[in-house]
Amino acid sequence: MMSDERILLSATGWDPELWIGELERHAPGREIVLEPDGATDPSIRYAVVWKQPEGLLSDLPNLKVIFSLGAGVDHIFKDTTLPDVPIVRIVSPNLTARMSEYVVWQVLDHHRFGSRYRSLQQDRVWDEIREQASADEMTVGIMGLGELGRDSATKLKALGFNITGWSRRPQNVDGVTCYAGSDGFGDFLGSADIFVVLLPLTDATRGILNSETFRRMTKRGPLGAPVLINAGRGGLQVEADIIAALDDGLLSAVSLDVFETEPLAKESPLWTHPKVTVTPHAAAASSATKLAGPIVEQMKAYDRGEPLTNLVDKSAGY
Ligand code: NDP
Ligand code: OXD
Repeated sequence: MMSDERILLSATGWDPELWIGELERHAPGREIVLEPDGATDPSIRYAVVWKQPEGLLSDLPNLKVIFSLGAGVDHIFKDTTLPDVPIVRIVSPNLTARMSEYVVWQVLDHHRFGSRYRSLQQDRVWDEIREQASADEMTVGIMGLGELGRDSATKLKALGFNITGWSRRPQNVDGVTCYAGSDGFGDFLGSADIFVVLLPLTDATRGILNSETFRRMTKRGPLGAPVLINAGRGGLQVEADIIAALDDGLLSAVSLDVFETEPLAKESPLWTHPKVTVTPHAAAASSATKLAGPIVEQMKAYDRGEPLTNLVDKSAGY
């Protein structure tokens, strides 16, 4: 390993000192350079980024690989001046497990009328809902059967839920009724009571959670109207359409972890809507202590001539 090699870090919205400390701990011979420093530094071969400023990576003469600090990479592709080098994203059992916790938490909260009981408690009202469907009477439809979607499917299946899923290409997931592509979208939307969205934000998925989609979702089921849970990206959803769908009864409730604009504006009606649960992009944050190590291991493996893993398909955008 060359001791004068540097790693460029851009960690917008994170505590950069935490990431610097963890990267240094795992890569003791390499200096970590925090942007805006280092933008033309020939000793930088690797960049670790979250929402890097436009142009940050374009003038690094020896940049070999870009590492996303998260599982999603839409934040990287916003930069129109990206150099043509491989992009590696986070795939980690730690992150996956925490996302599945969020998904199971939200699915169970809707399934078990959590919001209604919290509101009854506020008013000191003892009012049991007698008709509680069991999990095997419910179907959860997972939009995005990737690393995260498949794990959520397995864990929800273990609780007894019926599971359907939708992906770009046909997939085969044990115990899941799978649909794919635009041909399978209509049948998928008709298949479930609770929709969990774990899609990446790409040109093909932007705005997919809109009025037309909500109209095509099934209206049957124990909850009366479908529930939407989006932990993918805010750009997938049209927030005005979500509010209209809640008010018109097309959706019965939503849980949103991601938003068109983050942080969510104080004046957004989503904060106070009685059928909306808001979390601040907190479903599965990238943990520096858990993820810096695997990122540096990939750098070391690449230096040894081994292939990169968890590569992004640039033509698909995820
Ligand atoms: P993957 O790349 O492993 O999976 C993506 C899935 O989406 C795949 O099944 C893929 O289909 C499907 N997909 C992509 N494009 C389309 C399309 N046009 N139509 C139908 N299906 C499509 O990603 P992950 O599971 O690791 O992560 C998913 C997303 O979750 C991330 O991109 C990120 O935005 C978000 N995320 C959010 C977090 C949070 O805290 N809220 C934390 C981490 C991630 P196919 O199987 O055919 O490739
Ligand atoms: C991610 C995220 O993409 O935290 O990892 O949103």
